[in-house]
Amino acid sequence: MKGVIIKSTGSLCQVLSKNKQIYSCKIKGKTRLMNIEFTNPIAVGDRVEFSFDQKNQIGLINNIEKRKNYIIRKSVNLSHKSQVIASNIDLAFLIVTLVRPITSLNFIDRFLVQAQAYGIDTQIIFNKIDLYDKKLMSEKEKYQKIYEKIGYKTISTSIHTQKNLDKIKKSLFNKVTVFSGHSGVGKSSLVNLIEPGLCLKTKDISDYHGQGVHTTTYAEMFPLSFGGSIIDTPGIKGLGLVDVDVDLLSRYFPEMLKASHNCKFTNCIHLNEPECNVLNKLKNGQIAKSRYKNYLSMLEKNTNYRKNNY
Ligand SMILES: Nc1nc2c(ncn2[C@@H]2O[C@H](COP(=O)(O)OP(=O)(O)O)[C@@H](O)[C@H]2O)c(=O)[nH]1
Ligand SMILES: [Mg+2]
Ligand SMILES: [Zn+2]
Repeated sequence: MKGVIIKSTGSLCQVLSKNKQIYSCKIKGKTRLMNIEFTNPIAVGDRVEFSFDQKNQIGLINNIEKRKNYIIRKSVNLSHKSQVIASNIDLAFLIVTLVRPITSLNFIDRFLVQAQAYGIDTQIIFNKIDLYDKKLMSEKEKYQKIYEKIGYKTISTSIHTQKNLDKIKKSLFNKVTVFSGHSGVGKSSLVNLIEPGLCLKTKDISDYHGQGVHTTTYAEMFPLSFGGSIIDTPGIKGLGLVDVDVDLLSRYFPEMLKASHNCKFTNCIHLNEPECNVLNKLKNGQIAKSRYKNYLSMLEKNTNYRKNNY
């Protein structure tokens, strides 16, 4: 039979079959070896072939289809192996809020770089707009303009007014979408609104105090009744880590990539090179200051990282 992994807790996983049944499965030894470079052989989103033992009510994964893409988490232990968090992702929903909690533009830009490097399309969802006063509303509109201009779709919403819920559903239709963003921005609340049958646990903001950064939680996939599915990755703020070369970083800023074709030097990293088109566009306001500032901060961090580690 064929199916998709909707939950994986190490040795046991749950597979949703084509006929919408859920099967508990184990992973065959041989299949384990196939993904030896990762700590986990199988991840949420993997498409698999499996057989089911009716008598013992347990399935066996026989084969994993090649992954279209995947997001990883670096292991903290000495093995230096990474853990695949989820695979075969069509879209990332980055849920952000300008209040309770504040999502910084730096966080947004770092996330977008990761998604770009993974080759995952991203939409930015501004949630909790019921809490925004005039000033925050105009700030939000300013941010929307910045990101829409680059080509990112943005949607404003609130679980209370349910504004643009139709737009959100339209975006999710027939896609595998990973929900990301800081704790407390309303990911679970939004999922519950989109698919009321799921009843995901939501938390009061006050509950988040004292929550460790390293809470181990597993990604989980939730099929949508109207077509598509959502992947929730609790405890993972971004999309996991990708190594990006300093020389390549600006390529993951779509507006800089576009502008760079008219830089004098093909290896221009847009710092202080002569006839740099990125710097020209920054000067005349066509590239947002905040984006360039965050580019510099990533560049610097990356350089330090390299200095310290190599
Ligand atoms: N005012 C307001 N509160 C919201 C909204 N969405 C979520 N919340 C609240 O924010 C808190 C955290 O939500 P939750 O869904 O658990 O966030 P998650 O950590 O991203 O899954 C809960 O108390 C929700 O009721 C919204 O649109 N407006
Ligand atoms: Mg949640
Ligand atoms: Zn340049």
